[in-house]
Amino acid sequence: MKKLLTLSLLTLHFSLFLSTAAAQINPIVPGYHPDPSICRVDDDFYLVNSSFQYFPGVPLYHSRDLQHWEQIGNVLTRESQLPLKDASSWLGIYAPTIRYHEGTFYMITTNVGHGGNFMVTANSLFGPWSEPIWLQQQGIDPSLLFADGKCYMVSNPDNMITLCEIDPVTGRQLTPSKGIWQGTGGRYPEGPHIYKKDGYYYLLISEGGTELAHSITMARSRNIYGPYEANPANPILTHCNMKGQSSQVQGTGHGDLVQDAQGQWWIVFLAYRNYNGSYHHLGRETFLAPVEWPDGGWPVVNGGKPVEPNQRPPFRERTEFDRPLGPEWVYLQNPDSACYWMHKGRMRLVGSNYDLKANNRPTFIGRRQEAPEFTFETMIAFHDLYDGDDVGICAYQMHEGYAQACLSNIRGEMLVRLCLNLKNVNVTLASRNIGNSPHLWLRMTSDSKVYKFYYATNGKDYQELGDVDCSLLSTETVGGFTGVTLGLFAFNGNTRYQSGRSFAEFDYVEYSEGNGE
Ligand code: 6LW
Repeated sequence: MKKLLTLSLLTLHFSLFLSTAAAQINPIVPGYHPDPSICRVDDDFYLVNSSFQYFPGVPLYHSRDLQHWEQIGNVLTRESQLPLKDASSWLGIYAPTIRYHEGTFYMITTNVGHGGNFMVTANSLFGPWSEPIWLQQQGIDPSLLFADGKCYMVSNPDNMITLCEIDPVTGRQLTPSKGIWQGTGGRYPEGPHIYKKDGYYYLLISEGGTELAHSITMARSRNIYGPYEANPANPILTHCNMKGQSSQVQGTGHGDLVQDAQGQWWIVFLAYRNYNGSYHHLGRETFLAPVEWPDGGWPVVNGGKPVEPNQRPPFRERTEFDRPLGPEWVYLQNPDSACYWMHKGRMRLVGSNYDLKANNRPTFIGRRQEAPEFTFETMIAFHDLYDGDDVGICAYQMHEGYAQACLSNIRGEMLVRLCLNLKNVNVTLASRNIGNSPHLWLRMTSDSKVYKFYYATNGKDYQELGDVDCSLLSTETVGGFTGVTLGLFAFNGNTRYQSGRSFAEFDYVEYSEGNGE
């Protein structure tokens, strides 16, 4: 992958930011990056997110200033760590927690549908990460606290934040599970983390569900097993109030606290940005806010003010398929390696017998849409397609909601088509015959309101194929826990043939954010 312009993302001055205790870019990790968890080791911060049905899983980011983040990998990179058969946007990997203790990194999470809670460990963030260490205590959103010479685990079985001690090497549960707090009455008490500070154990949780009523509350106790007293000023973060009601940023919740080397506290949390009214299609994103946390007192997030968005600067990156894919590229479920073939600067995608709506490990590689305004472009350099086959690009929210612009062989005619698939509505919005043109350029753009799809047969005279309203691919319309990814796909649609018969070679992908920069 060649980065043409990473702009100021990597070049801004770090020290300035840390001394001003304000978030200058928000979201800090845009696009579908929910349930953030963070830890610091000396001057380095590491952050992980949920990944649901995508493989590899649990994207891992690094920063030195909390503001500019670079993806340095994914934690779960082997099928043995991350079985995803039949996983949808509602299943797979939920909220991970990352912690560092005495030379070892721990990532603990839940694979919903494939075994529940587990952790993996590594001596280096670059891996290798261990095989899963399975855990007995149920519930989602497990977290770890290393304190008092012990390893505590919290999660939320039966809507109760529940604590036990575990052996951090074997995962064996050492004490009975004990319910310690249920929150302040909001639904879905979840996302717990415990911090030890000033002689207290502070328990941070989310309540209200991950939509509009999402909020972060706190309780504390001098004994880790309780009883816990609730913060009288709860919630410490929500936009579900009058102060937050007119913000574009909604659904604030699911956070994790970290202290920088200068002693300033911060919180990373998820929220989404609304577009076109009350719709969001970019998924739940990772935001940052400063926290004042006086000795012996309760933390106050962002001075009690709502958190406002500030999009990162435009940039452009180009993938030439002449080296291993960067960590931003993901597959749907566990990929069939026979369907992906990088050769001489091209990515050959071999059609699977399952289209994107079948949710059965389709041939697909994609990357998150991380800005409302973007351009995504590719060129199909060579193809071998038969009646019923489709290859092309897609804006994919989940298997029940995506749009695709594709080259299709329909009874021997080569067509470029725009198709929209929403639950049980599957429509072709446009169809043009491209004759026997050997090459096809496909492009999609968005201005935050609509996705527009274009094609060209000579690389320059792009013609518009059609558009799709962004709200149709929003979480409100189609559901799921993820956000839109932008991808390449190949489908072998002729049921008389096995997958492996048809293919297309993609020459490059160019992705840029901002107004067509
Ligand atoms: C996650 C839970 C949540 O496990 O949504 O918003 C669930 N918070 O804590 C899936 O992301």
